Amino acid sequence: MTTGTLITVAPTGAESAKTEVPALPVTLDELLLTAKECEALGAAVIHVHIRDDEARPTLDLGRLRATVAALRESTDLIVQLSTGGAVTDPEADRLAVLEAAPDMASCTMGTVNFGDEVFLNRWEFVVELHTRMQERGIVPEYEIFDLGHLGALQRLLGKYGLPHGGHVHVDFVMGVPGGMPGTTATLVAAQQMLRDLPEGTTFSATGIGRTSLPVLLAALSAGGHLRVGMEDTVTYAKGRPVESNMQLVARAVGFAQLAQRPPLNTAEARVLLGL
Ligand code: KMH
Ligand code: ZN
Repeated sequence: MTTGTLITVAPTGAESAKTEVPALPVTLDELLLTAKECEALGAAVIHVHIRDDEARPTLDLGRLRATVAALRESTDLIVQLSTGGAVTDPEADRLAVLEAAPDMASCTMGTVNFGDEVFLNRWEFVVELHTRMQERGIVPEYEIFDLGHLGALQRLLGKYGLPHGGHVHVDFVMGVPGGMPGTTATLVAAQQMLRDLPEGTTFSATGIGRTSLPVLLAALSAGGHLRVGMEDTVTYAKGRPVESNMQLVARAVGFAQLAQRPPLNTAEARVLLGL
């Protein structure tokens, strides 16, 4: 059964520089304002990367804790912390993100070339993330950068059991140079592979850069959910920089409504995700 659309906003990421993308929210105040406005537009989940005082990506635990608390106080959004961080972040720091006790956290299902870099996710590390989240009652979002990552997820769940809450939700991150392409054909292939995962597994999708719109449209028509935000694209249309995360969320909401799959509110999203 096709339901409404879960909309996740990923407002910041670890890759863009504030100097090059001034609209990127990097301070706590900027993040909170973005979060409130995106929630009002229809987002239900926020995927969070934070920055330090120089706007550099950081996994500082004190800041992460303060960010989770502030988001909970100002919004009803489901707070999902990134354990992916930046490609340079050590595994120990990425695991320690869970100490900030978010509602959800990302769990990338394997290593992938990431432009000119490598986003390293060793099997033992993935297992550690998954089992620590089970122990702490944190719901994972499994990040799928390539089709083989779905095979890894099948193996993970088979060996170590279902995530906290019992529901499996994956996010197809498409169009990363080195990962799966951001095309309809690839999205359909990825969706078909979900048949090997527990019944009821849901997916969202996001397309990096210029694959953002094709992936959004393919995901909506396939019954999937949406992730949008300046982590993934900073260009709204050819020659037009994104003005704000709200612009991207508003566009996603518009398409979801056109598809007669309106945005899920935060309470509905919690039910869907098993929170
Ligand atoms: N910044 C990328 C290296 C995640 O947040 O879990 C990893 C990433 C995935 O964005
Ligand atoms: Zn991320």
